[in-house]
Amino acid sequence: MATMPLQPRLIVATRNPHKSAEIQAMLGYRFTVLDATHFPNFPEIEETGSTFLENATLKAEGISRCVDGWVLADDSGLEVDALGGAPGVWSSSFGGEEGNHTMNNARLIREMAGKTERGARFRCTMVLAKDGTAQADFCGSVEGTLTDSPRGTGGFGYDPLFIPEGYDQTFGELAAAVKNHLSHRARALQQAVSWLDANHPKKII
Ligand code: ITT
Repeated sequence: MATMPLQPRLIVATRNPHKSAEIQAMLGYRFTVLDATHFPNFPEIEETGSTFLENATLKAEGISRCVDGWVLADDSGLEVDALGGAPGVWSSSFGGEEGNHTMNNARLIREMAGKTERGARFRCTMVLAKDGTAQADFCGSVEGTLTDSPRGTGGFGYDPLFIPEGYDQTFGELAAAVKNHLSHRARALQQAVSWLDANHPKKII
């Protein structure tokens, strides 16, 4: 009887289960994704950087000091034109409480009330690290506009308020497969996987 080859594992330095679920869905059978929730001993990494790259590097290097193999970190957020690029790297605590998406969305709706300039983009920076050292970084972004009230229950975070360019539904309304095809995270991840394939074929485990 034929046996399935063992999938290489990719450790993703995130405690946000939505991010790791999206990354696993995008990678399909290529890799088994293990996020920080699988490793209770992983340290909490303080995100003290002021850019996506600095924070992704802190997370990737910090976790890769504690585990064998490649570690991928994702730092991401929403940049709003009418707010001068805010919340940006502070997206996850914009509403006053780290990781509280309801409060984040409520503050965004408040700050955007009455504004006609609605342009925004999601950005994602990914860093691949091994043995405590960052080896490569990749950026992805997706342009769009903001609605004035939430629409849809899909995705996470600001997704119910964000309509990607070329569509008339929010990421909260569109199928997950659509988001995973064109998102900031998808665009960064495609580059990260190509880099691993080109530079470290068959040495991922
Ligand atoms: P980790 O640091 O553990 O990875 P986190 O959620 O705190 O988890 P970030 O510091 O990168 O991650 O902050 C990302 C925030 O940006 C996230 O909490 C959302 O508010 C927002 N965000 C990022 N990607 C998003 C997406 O695909 N859809 C909606 N909101 C997103």
